[in-house]
Amino acid sequence: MNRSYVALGSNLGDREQHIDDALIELALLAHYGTVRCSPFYETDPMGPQNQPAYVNAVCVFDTTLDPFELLAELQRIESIQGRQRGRERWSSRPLDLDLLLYGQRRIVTERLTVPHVGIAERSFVLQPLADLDPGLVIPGVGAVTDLLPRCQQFGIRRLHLRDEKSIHRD
Ligand code: A4P
Ligand code: MG
Repeated sequence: MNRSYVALGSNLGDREQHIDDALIELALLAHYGTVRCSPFYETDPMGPQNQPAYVNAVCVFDTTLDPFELLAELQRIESIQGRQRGRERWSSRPLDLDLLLYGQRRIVTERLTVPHVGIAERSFVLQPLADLDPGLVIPGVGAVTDLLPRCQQFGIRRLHLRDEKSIHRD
């Protein structure tokens, strides 16, 4: 069993609905169907500025899938929610799912890098990670609470209608 942290992002269409739908799909992959999600944040775009603001969150769950199987599942969930691959890097998308952490594993391959390459630099990833798990240490990188004040600060605003929740599926 491996504890996986997945970043969720959306900046097209009903952004919060896309993330809610993805959480249900992720719950189907999770051991006991339990996914714990951070609060949702509205965040200024990293990359091209002529795109709408994102909604970002991070979730955590235990899985028996290996990391490559999990990546394939994340890409399948992105594609059922209308993500077109092969577009400009960092451009608008209805759903982006990134595998941030997979247990204590460090993986560097062409298809998959874990911890995720951007993890230490993005406030819209570190803040929800710290919300979920304030004591989290990123293997080979450091503690989230140390990284957060030093990372690039994209404007992030906590969305008040959402709060921490778990999804349980039988
Ligand atoms: N890949 C390698 N490692 C991983 C991993 N740990 N998780 C490979 C997921 N994928 C991984 O990803 C490109 C390739 O990365 C995949 O084929 C996979 O094999 P992609 O999702 O197709 O491309 P992308 O998302 O456009 O590019 P990239 O570099 O992954 O972008 P990011 O880092 O996902 O950033 N601004 C705000 N405020 N909030 C955001 O969430 N997101 C992005 C996209 C841009 N600006 C943003 C946000
Ligand atoms: Mg991505």
